[in-house]
Amino acid sequence: DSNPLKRAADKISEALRPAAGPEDGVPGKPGPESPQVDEPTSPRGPLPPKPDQTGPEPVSPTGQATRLDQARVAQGGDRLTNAQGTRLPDSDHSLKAGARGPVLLQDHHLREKVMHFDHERIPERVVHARGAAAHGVFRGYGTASGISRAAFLGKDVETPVFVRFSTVLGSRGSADTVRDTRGFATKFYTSEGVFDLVGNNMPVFFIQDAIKFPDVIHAGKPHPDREIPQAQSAHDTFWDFVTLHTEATHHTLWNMSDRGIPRSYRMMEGFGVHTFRLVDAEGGTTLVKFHWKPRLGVHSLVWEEAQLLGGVDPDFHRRDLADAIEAGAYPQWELGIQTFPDTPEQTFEGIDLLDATNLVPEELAPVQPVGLLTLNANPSNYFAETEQVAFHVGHLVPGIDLTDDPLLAGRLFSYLDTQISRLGGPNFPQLPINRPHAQVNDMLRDGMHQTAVHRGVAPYRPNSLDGGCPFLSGADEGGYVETPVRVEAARKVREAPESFADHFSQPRRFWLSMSPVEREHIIGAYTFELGKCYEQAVRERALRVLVTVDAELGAQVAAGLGLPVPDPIGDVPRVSPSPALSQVGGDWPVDGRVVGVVTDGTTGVDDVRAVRQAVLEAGMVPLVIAPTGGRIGSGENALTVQRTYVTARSVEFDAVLVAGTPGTGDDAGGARDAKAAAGRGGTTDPRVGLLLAETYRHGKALGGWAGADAALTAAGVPTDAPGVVLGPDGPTTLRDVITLLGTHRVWSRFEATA
Ligand code: HDE
Repeated sequence: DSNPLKRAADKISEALRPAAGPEDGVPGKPGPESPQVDEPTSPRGPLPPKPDQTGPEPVSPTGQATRLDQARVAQGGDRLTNAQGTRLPDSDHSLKAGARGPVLLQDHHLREKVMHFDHERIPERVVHARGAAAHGVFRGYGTASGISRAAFLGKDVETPVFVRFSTVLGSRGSADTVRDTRGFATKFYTSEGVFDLVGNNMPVFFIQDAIKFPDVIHAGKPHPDREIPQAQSAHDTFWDFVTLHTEATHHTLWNMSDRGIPRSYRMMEGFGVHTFRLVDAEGGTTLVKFHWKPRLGVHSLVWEEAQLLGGVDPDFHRRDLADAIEAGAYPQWELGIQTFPDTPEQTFEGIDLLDATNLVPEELAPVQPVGLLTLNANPSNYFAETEQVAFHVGHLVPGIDLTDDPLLAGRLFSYLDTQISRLGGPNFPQLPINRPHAQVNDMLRDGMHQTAVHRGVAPYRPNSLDGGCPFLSGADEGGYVETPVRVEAARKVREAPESFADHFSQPRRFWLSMSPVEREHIIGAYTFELGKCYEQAVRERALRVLVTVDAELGAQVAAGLGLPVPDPIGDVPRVSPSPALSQVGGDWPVDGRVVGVVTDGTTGVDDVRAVRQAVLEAGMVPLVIAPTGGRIGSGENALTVQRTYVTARSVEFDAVLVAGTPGTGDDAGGARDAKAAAGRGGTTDPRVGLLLAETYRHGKALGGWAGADAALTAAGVPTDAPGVVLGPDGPTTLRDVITLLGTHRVWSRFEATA
């Protein structure tokens, strides 16, 4: 390897590799053979790398170690030191005048340790504070090379990426599964500099002009007096704003649809939202909208699952992403573009391309795949990577240019500004996660947290003192040259164009494109959210908006709220549906789906083992649920229990298999509750009953064998219902359950129970 930094990094990792790790047990902790309970006082060999650091590293196209690798070895050795590298004999006791005496002011270690702790937090993002991220690789198909000169879109060009997913409204510690838009921000470390595609999982936005962004966010955030509710749009100020600004109707409808509660970050679409301009090698331009299409399809939770998860596992999406990557089920998306001729009007089939409340139906402009994104490594430090990553819509590379969308213009200011208060100064591009992999040679100097040691005396140009360096590059040498778009002479005005005035055709198209069950969910979501508002005027105004979108939608929500149906705001627009907007239908890969296997812990262990193996072979995650923890079965064939009746909850499974008659035997953990259940007329452990009933209610696949029908029946699950499979044994039953999982939910059952 010719790269000296990579060689140095390799040497250090080699030196850090343990001679021999403990066979069975926690890495770095004494193995079971060691009786020692005291803290080790001398090193037993360096800690082995954590599992998430041993996965495949994203590698730049030239094969060089990433900047992040170099930063990861900045701290090393096995001795505790202070920040200056001086070794320390004790980190648990302050320096005192006698063991019971006063702490001495001269304790410089205490002072440094506590000072640093006091400053560990930085301001959270003003929006999108709650997030999870992963490293990966983007491989261009070359299909866009005819319309964009961007090198990373070239055929088989591999570019390291870092992707951060997020919710919008909640604070850093809020729950993952709230009803909200999700951020989908991608940093491409291309050979021509960093390109950030800072998108969302919905193709439209609440407002058309960035000047309203502080307003819509103030309305969505918790009320300023009591700071509640957290991470929710179900409150008066949000609905007050979005009904007074009817341009928000379309995005609000997306939020109230199943898109607002994704099953997983791995199962969301992503959208650039704005119209961008691609530029080819000759300077020719094409308008485009960016789409990310998940290989696993677009899937959602149902509202009750989302609510339960908020308490049972507030980290559900974060955990799901990290677990899938660690298990090797690397999530993938295809990047696609819709293309439109770059005409002076910037409209397509009558749709204004500069209005970010509009989407262009895929039936009118198909999404053409241009590359593949694979996420293949988890961050090794949340703060250094996920928290400190700084995206900016102005991070562009040659071949990708902007349009005059007024929402985009405001973002170009906002993203730089916000990094300064969040990351403490203008040098945030030097943080390891933000550093370009392309060579940087700027004339930016000094400032807070400057880590570069610049050489030369002439950070200006032209100069005659540094040999004229740095030199400029035209388009033919990779320079970023703005498209010379003609700007018509006009008067300065604070106005929106006439074409921004239609706020209802697009929401109506979305509504008409939904399947019956998706419409039911939307009606349920509005009824819930408006039911949480206190102000009658807000609810009534929201109903007027809804009847304008669709009479049935308005009527159903009005009925749920117990309010009269108002008149629409104007004529209900005539539009045709776009079937591509519905998420119901299709057959999708089941990678990383979670299958719970409930057992009584004593009978049918061989079947449980076989089914567990079959789940793994299908690329899914099996979780064995038994009355108590520990292992079931005996000897070599014993199986580890991952969930007990106490810790299992239906919401973490995509399907549940019932091995035999769980909870009805005289097992240790279940017996007491089974008796209690028997006292109430049932025979199944109530916790198993709840698990099965919820799984059924949420439209998920259920399978069972060897007498499982008794447990299902006791849980109120009709064994002849759609999506309930009773088979002769585990593996056979699983085959049918996998088929059901391919469609995500058992929709027919769901409609019946909705
Ligand atoms: Fe953002 N947005 N935004 N936004 N946005 C931020 O930047 C802003 C908008 C999006 O994972 C902030 O670094 C304005 C649309 C994502 O780090 C801030 C406007 C879309 C993320 C900001 C918008 C987005 C942000 C806060 C109206 C989809 C998270 C922290 C013009 C296309 C990125 C930060 C991450 C973050 C401003 C509208 C997506 C304040 C002014 C439209 C995914 O700069």
